[in-house]
Amino acid sequence: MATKRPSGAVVFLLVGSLVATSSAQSIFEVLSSTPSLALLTAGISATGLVSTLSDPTLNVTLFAPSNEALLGVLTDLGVSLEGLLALGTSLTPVFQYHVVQTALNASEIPSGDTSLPTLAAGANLTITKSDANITVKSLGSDANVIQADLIAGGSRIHIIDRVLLPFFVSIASALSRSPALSTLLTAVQTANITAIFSDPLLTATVFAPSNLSVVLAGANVVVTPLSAITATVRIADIPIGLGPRSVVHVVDQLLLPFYSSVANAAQSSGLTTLLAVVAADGRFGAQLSDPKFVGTILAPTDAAFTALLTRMGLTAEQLLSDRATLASILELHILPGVSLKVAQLTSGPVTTLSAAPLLANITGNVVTFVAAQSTATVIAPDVSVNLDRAVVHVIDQVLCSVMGAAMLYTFTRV
Ligand SMILES: *[C@@H]1O[C@H](CO)[C@@H](O)[C@H](O)[C@H]1NC(C)=O
Ligand SMILES: *[C@@H]1O[C@H](CO)[C@@H](O)[C@H](O)[C@H]1NC(C)=O
Ligand SMILES: *[C@@H]1O[C@H](CO)[C@@H](O)[C@H](O)[C@H]1NC(C)=O
Ligand SMILES: *[C@@H]1O[C@H](CO)[C@@H](O)[C@H](O)[C@H]1NC(C)=O
Ligand SMILES: *[C@@H]1O[C@H](CO)[C@@H](O)[C@H](O)[C@H]1NC(C)=O
Ligand SMILES: *[C@@H]1O[C@H](CO)[C@@H](O)[C@H](O)[C@H]1NC(C)=O
Ligand SMILES: CC(=O)N[C@H]1CO[C@H](CO)[C@@H](O)[C@@H]1O
Repeated sequence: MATKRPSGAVVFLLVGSLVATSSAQSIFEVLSSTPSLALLTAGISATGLVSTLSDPTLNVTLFAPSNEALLGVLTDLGVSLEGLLALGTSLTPVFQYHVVQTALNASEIPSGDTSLPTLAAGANLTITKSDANITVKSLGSDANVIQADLIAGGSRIHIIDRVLLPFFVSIASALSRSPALSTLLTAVQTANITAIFSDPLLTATVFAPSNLSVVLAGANVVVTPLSAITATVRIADIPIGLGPRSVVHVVDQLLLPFYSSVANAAQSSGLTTLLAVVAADGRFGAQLSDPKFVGTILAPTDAAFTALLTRMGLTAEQLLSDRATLASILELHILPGVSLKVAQLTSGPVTTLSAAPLLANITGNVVTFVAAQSTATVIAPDVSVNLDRAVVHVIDQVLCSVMGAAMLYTFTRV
């Protein structure tokens, strides 16, 4: 009768179990022998954490995501298992975030909310015990303990049904999990762009729904408003995705994807001389800064004003101190009470604040305005202010109807 010899594998298993029963098991040993934690074991093996968790003298608490939890996070993050494991040591902070620095079995966890530091530097988990239930709240997810009190030496392992995330899975998740950002979430929902903000793979992408210029460049979310309102970052670096893939900065001003007033549009468009003229005249400043102002503004460029000064032989100071000339110029550039885009203009007389006539001349795509002393061509049409309440057309010449006092002075002086 032939003697059956145990195979190498059987010998190895026997030795393994003898070692395991002869001394305290490490966390990694318990994970390796628990089938429902096979994916977690694979995940930890892909990082540099195996040696830490193989120390049987460790006294910590591991919240251990089940296989189903790991599969669920793949969907949340939009990655494959292979893709996730290939991240290697960049996953280390995620798994460190599952380890609370003290050993707590379920009965030792206090009732209510307890914030506890993890092995991930500076990142706490909030453990909530309510009746018999224990939940773990991370930045990006909430998990329930589904099996408590596995023992690994001095450490405890509690199996949970979600992966704990030290980042938000998407911008939409950051908004919905941060009470301070609930208004923005509502705005995103109202604007019907939730799908874009929910995409976990959103990165290095530029998109402009109704020209809300949200530019996701590299790892940073840069919100570029059309208006010149300056916003200050109040909460910086809210991480989105692994890496993190994107970062959200919370700012203290609504970044408007449109100009809030004519003055705002003029300022953002570099029409500084026009603003100086409005300020020197003094009568229209408040209206042109008012978001509720309704009207159409023909806005000469700085170069147009320079050309006018040359034509008149005046300095800017002389023009700005001549109230009558300023008035005659400004009134001809303001079409009150109606916001007219270029497509809504017809050739013919245009009603302005001035008694002097102004004619629009639409020839193909070329729009000109003709006053007694000048002709100006629209070079930047349809600059919308506050959702089309007002509209600005930038023109290449200053429109003049009559010669103001300064001009008469100049001409009579010669
Ligand atoms: C874990 O706790 C035991 C018992 O309190 C202690 O002897 C041991 O030194 C602790 N291990 C570590 C790594 O602190
Ligand atoms: C909880 O831990 C304490 C101290 O290690 C131990 O006495 C107790 O039996 C543990 N309870 C459970 C349910 O594991
Ligand atoms: C983390 O938890 C510790 C202990 O409860 C607490 O002292 C600390 O303030 C918490 N840190 C954060 C950032 O919440
Ligand atoms: C405990 O958790 C289970 C499953 O997560 C849930 O159905 C149940 O309502 C919870 N009980 C309490 C008291 O919160
Ligand atoms: C919202 O956007 C989706 C596509 O992203 C579109 O199919 C749907 O009709 C939009 N709904 C509204 C109310 O605009
Ligand atoms: C209108 O513009 C066209 C082309 O610029 C020009 O030929 C025409 O003379 C202009 N009409 C008037 C009334 O100024
Ligand atoms: C005024 C402005 O910036 N308009 C832009 C809005 O976005 C579309 C599409 O990205 C551009 O084509 C427009 O020029």
